[in-house]
Amino acid sequence: VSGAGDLEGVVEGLVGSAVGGDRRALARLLSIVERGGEAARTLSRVVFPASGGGYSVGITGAPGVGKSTLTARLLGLLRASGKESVAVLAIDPSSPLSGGAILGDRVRMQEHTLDPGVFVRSMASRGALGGLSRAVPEALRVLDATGWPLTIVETVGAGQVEVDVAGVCDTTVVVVDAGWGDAVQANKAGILEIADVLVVNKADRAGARSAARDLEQMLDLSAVSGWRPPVVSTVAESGEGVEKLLAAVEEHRGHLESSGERERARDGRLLAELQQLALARLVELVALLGSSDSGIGTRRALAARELDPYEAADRVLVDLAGVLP
Ligand SMILES: Nc1nc2c(ncn2[C@@H]2O[C@H](COP(=O)(O)OP(=O)(O)OP(=O)(O)O)[C@@H](O)[C@H]2O)c(=O)[nH]1
Ligand SMILES: [Mg+2]
Repeated sequence: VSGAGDLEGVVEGLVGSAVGGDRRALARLLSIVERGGEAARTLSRVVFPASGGGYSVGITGAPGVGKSTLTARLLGLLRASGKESVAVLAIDPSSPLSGGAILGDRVRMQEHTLDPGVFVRSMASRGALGGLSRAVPEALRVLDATGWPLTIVETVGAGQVEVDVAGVCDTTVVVVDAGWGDAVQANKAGILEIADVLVVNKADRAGARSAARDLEQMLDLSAVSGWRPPVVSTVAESGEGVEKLLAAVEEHRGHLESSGERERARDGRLLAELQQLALARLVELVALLGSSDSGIGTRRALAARELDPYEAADRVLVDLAGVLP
C-alpha cells in the first residue's frame, strides 16, 4: 500500500467483500482494527455511516466460570431459532502469551465453525494506543456494518479492562459460579454495577443457591431505579437454564428499546469515545509542542517568569490551534 488513496481503496474493497460474506476479508478487517494506526482510521471512516443498528451482548466474569460454554450454548439456541447470524468476539486483555485460553475457546466453538451464520474471532491487545477499549467498539462497528446484527463479546478475567470492555455492549451479562466466595471482590471491581443480567453458572455444584441469594441481597442494597438485573442460574455444561438466560437478555433488550435507553446509552458511549480520543490526541500534541518553536518560546517565558504556569498552559492550548490540520 503506497498512498492514502490506495489505502482507502484496499479498505473499501475488503469491506465490500466482507459484506458479500467473505470471512477472510472480515478477519483481515478485524486485524486492521487490532493493529490500529492509519489503516484503522480509514476503516473507521468507511464503516461508521453504515453502523449503529447492531446489537451487542457482553459476557464477562472471572476466569473459568463458564463464559465460553455459555456462549456456545447461546449460539446453539440462537441458531436453532434460525433468526439471525451471530458473531462472537473473544477478548483476551492479558499478554499474547496466554493464547492457550483463546485456543480453548476456539475448540469449544468448533461445532459452530461450519455454520455460515456464525463468525468467531479472538482479539488480543497488541499494545496499540488505547488498547482493547479502543479496538472493541471499532470491531463491533465493523461487524455491524458488514452484516452481523448480533455480536457476543466474551471477556476473560475480572479487572478494570473487563469493566471497560463489557461496558461497550448494549447488554452486559456478568457470570459468577456456584463456588462464589469473592462477592465483595467482584463488587469492588465494579463488575456488578455494569451487570444487566447476572448469571450463577455451575448450578450443579454446592453453593449455587447461596450465591444467587447473595446477589439478590446485594441488588436489594444497591437500590437501583429502573432495570433490576435478573439473577439466572445455569448449568452451561448441560444447557439447563440457558433458555432463561436468553429470555433475560431479550427482556433487557426490549426494556432498552422501549424506554429509549438504547439510543441514550449508545450516544453516551460515542461521547466517551470521542473524549478519550481527543484527550489522547491532545496529550500527543502537547508533548510535541515541547520541541516546537512556540513551545520552546513558551518554556523560556515561563522560566523567565514572564508567564505563570496557568498562562503558559493557556498559550500552549492556543498554539495547538495552529498545529491542528
Ligand atoms: N460443573 C460444571 N462445570 C462447568 C459448567 N460450565 C462450564 N463448566 C466447566 O468449567 C470449565 C471452564 O469453562 P469455560 O466455558 O471455558 O469457562 P470460561 O469462563 O470461558 O473460561 P476462560 O475463558 O478461561 O476465562 C470447563 O472445564 C467447563 O467444562 C457447569 O455448568 N457446571
Ligand atoms: Mg472462555
